[in-house]
Amino acid sequence: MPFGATRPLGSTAGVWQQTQQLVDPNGAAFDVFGFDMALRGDTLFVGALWDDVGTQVNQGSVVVFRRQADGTFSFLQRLIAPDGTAHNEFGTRVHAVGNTVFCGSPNAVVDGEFGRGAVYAYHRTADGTFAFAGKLSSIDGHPGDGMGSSIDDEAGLIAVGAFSTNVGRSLGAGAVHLFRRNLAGEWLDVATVVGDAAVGSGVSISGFGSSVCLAADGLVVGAYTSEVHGWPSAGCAQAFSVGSAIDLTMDGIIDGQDLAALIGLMGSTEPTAADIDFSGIVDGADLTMLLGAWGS
Ligand SMILES: [Ca+2]
Ligand SMILES: [Ca+2]
Ligand SMILES: [Ca+2]
Repeated sequence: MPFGATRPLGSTAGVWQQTQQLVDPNGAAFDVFGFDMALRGDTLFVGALWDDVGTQVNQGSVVVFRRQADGTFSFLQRLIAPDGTAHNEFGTRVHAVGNTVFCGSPNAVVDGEFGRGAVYAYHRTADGTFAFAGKLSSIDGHPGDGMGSSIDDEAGLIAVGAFSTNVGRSLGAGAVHLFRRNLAGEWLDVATVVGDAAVGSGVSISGFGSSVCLAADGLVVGAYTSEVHGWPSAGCAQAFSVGSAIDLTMDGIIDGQDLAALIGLMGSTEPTAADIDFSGIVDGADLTMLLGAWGS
């Protein structure tokens, strides 16, 4: 069906009916609950980036709702960064995949530096609630990078925008960091991608990483404040090829060593690279993804 087309929805013939209105059960003025959200299976995650946490103004939180048997959502829990501070704006971006949710916090503190930004991962535990599972932060970041401005994933790889990063003498040009886990479960910042405006293209990159889309072999990055032919903030998007996170041993090829590593962790619920689809367990689905990339 083409974009813009409509079709009847059963007996309601195209009429969408509201079934529920969700608010933050502990909401307050200027929480901006709903700025971003993610829905995965029966679980809804809603960012409230200016939520005050205790006395920490605008630290931000993500409210989790679980869909009940009758189809309605009910409050499950609130996700808060374990090391959060005022004005972190946790929940600016919310991205869910498998049984994991990633929460962007563009003003998070990293190595004592406010505003480098980070992404906090939480995974679903046996009782159905979500528990903190790691903080993704850049290895070469600076205050004000704003990492966490966008998030996407593909086959074990996580792309995170840092849209205020200074690149050389270009203030606020922006960057995208690519993260993956190793077999020990550690999050690694494996690559930094920056905008590359061709000479003579008339483009001056700015805000690169304001949005990001990741596919199996490619990355597309929005740079919404880029100047184009002298037009301020006309904006642009740039496409790149990317490597694979299915190479579990990180030696440049997907071969028998990767297969052996995955089989050795089969059934494991530890968060490692072998859980390629972030489902929370290493199983046949991960094996299928590995074999699908065999030899690459
Ligand atoms: Ca607030
Ligand atoms: Ca390998
Ligand atoms: Ca899995």
